[in-house]
Amino acid sequence: MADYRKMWEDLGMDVETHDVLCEVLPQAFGDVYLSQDNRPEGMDYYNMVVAEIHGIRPAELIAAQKEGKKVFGTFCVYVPDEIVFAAGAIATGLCGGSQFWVPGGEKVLPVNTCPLIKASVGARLDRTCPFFRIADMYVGETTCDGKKKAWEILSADVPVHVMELPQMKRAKDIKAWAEEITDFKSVVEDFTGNEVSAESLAAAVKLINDKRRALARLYDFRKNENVPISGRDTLLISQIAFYDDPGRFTQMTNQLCDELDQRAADGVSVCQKGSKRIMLTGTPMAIPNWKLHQIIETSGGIVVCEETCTGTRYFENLVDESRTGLKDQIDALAERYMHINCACFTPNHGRVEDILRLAEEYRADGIIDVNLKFCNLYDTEGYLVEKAVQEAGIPVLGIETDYTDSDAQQLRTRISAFIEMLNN
Ligand code: BJ8
Repeated sequence: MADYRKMWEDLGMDVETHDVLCEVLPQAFGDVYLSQDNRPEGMDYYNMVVAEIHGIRPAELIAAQKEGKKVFGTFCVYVPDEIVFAAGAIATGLCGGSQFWVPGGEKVLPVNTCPLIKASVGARLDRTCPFFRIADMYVGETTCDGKKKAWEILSADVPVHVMELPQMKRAKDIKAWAEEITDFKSVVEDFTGNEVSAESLAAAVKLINDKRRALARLYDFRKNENVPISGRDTLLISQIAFYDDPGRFTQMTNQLCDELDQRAADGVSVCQKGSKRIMLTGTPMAIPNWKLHQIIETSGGIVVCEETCTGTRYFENLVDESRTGLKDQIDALAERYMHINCACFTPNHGRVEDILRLAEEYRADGIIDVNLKFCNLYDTEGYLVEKAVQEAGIPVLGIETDYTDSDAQQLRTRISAFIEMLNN
């Protein structure tokens, strides 16, 4: 990585502790990613993004701030980035995916809080991630109890706006979400000093829809019998989608898809014949959480789909671009976002329907239902999910894990046995 020490110091980071993270990440990335055979050349861009993960994009965000732009940090796929970009600001994902940040979170949160929340709080309070330092305002949401309390703790250190997400999907809930988006628009306008107009919102909707279209195009290749890109690589691209410049991300992903078109035509496959097609469902995998994909893809499987917020929940369903006028445009945003099926909703039949549909579309041989330790929502919903999947005749394995490597061997044993069972 180029030398960004001065930038990190100026951000008030604990540079010495951060150095430890910078030392381990390249090794982990090399083991999981660079060890793969036959990767598409288009992955070079994403390799570079990871190699410079705390350098290039943070430097771009700081340069934008110097021009007067504000940066909003988000933690959930319900938060509409469109509003932020329409106000001439930048949205960036902030979810923590590394064990490195967890002990910092445990200083202020109960140990039995999910690692995603602990890592996110630790990254901010320990001052070891530039993105968490750069964001001018955090945007939280009322999805799960742990997050709700985390916003209160973080708000002592950084401005936080919390969006109240309804947890049912009746007409009045969709209306309430539209009102919440309208309030968010006012908050963003006040904070940036820029007005969101129908024109700027239309442009932002197109910008983010284009990103969704590129991700959908990428995922489609995984439906092929010969899978031209690994699950690991697709996961990495999805993770980068949360914080890269959206226009550039779309362009680079479409460029990669052009290469994959050729690979598909040539029947190129990144896995051995007979590899079992695994679909994942459950909690999100924030960067650099690559653990499960790595284990599956080195145990005779290939991950063909993720029904997660770092997978299909992030990009499926577009915002209707034909709506005009701010009121109708915001209604269109509310309708699109309320199509996401998070376990915080009750009932959440849509998620089960999505899983069964996706398993068919991606021709999954088996499903792994993954839960981040201490996520009560997905753990509890796992009962209904696994029951429905079993009734549909699809083999399913439920697992719970965290960001440590302490269970890696045990997971490998269980996942290998599951894949072996699919062979019989
Ligand atoms: S829409 S999954 S991104 S809330 S894993 S922090 S739920 S205890 S991340 Fe999520 Fe939005 Fe839902 Fe998606 Fe809480 Fe569970 Fe932790 Fe979670």
